Amino acid sequence: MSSEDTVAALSTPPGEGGIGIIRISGPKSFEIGKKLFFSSREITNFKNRKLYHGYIFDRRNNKTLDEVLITFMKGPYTYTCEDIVEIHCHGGMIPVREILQLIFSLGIRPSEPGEFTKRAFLNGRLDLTQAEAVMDLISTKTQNLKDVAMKQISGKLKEEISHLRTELITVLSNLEAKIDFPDEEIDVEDMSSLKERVSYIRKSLYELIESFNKGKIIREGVKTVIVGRPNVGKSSLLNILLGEERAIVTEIPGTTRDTLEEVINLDGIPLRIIDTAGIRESTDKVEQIGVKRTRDSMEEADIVLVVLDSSQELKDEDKKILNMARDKPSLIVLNKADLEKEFHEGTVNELAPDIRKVKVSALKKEGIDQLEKYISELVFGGEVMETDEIVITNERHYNSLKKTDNVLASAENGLEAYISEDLVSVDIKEGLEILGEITGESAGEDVIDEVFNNFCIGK
Ligand SMILES: Nc1nc2c(ncn2[C@@H]2O[C@H](COP(=O)(O)OP(=O)(O)OP(=O)(O)O)[C@@H](O)[C@H]2O)c(=O)[nH]1
Ligand SMILES: [Mg+2]
Repeated sequence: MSSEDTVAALSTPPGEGGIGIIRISGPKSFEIGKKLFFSSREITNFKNRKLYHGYIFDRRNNKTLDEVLITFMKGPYTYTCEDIVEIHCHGGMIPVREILQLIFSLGIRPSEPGEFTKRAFLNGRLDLTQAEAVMDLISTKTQNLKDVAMKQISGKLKEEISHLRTELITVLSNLEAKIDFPDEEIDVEDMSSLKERVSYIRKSLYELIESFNKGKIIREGVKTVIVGRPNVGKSSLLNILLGEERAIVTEIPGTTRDTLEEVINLDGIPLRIIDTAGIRESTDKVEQIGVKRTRDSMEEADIVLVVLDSSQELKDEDKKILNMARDKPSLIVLNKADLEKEFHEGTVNELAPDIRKVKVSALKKEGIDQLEKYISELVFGGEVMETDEIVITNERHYNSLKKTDNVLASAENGLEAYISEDLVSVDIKEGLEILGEITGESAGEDVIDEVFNNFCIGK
């Protein structure tokens, strides 16, 4: 890709819409825009960023393609830092396609996925973390990821990484001064003070790395598996949490034969709720497979909701299920609280003393707020998402931070043991390099391509 190229794409979603916006970016964009646009008024000189009304005209067959608004935006103060023309046409498939075909017939290339943002990156307007946040902002379905993405677009992560790199450069220049002038009385920091600096950097790295637990939840959601004996009300619970009759509910035990997944938004966290087949010994082949799937999804679960029917005695199967859920963060849902209680709460407390219990009635929709509150607390350990902390939500960033921390651990040990400055400086340089991959300062073409390949066309 070279910025000698001029590229074009539809930047709004394809389909029917009030308007469709076609963007052209690159050195030939103004020339092309002027060629295909016919203004409704006489214009001698297009002003920067002003909207003009007129028509797109195809000279090849003297056909007016659409009535549009057009704007000319002079680089470098544009999204890509290049000259950009935007055509606001009618948002139907046909007008958009006709105009794009006309543009391509004039020697303009269709843009690749994410190419406008890639140009913004290559032209230095965004770093990689900001570009990735643009993609998150477009694709996210939850408020929390959107908030994190907005922070990242504003450059918070970029600044933090750049601050850590500056610190590393200070350490490195001190080490190099020692290497270059070993015998001279020069004003450099001693090894223990350099170690302090590295410790401080590692502390900041640690906080970023730790935040990924939260970030992963924000991005991928929490896999929440509902398990229990047949007929205890698992599907009823899913329906209540979802707010619609998604799963089939009947009084027949063994109604749910296969796992079923739906996503709800709980306090900005995507909760991927999975309803499962009730666990019991069964000779029915379909049910056996369903039960196996239940066990499998339990293994992959982030949290488990064990549903018990409080209108019945606790059965051996309940105990088995409670046992299975032991290793996972879980909650015990005492369902059917609207009925007469048969059930020994004391036994449940004995069996699972550390697991929180919540009484609900899926039928009467009671206790559901409390259940949601407990789920939310289980997910974030009672912590509230702070609005101005940096949260790492991207696996690529996480991996690079971990790698940086590894080499800095080695540097820290080296400084502690007073080993040669040369060896420590190798680690520091490597740390600098890996941190630079996050922002793109030292990222290879493969990393950059990987990032932008995930983008949609037109952004
Ligand atoms: N009284 C009362 N009945 C309930 C409650 N929750 C569910 N039920 C009833 O219990 C029966 C079983 O409910 P389901 O939601 O199908 O139970 P399940 O755990 O999904 O059952 P399987 O899919 O067979 O494993 C249905 O008749 C529900 O109406 C409740 O809170 N109170
Ligand atoms: Mg069911």
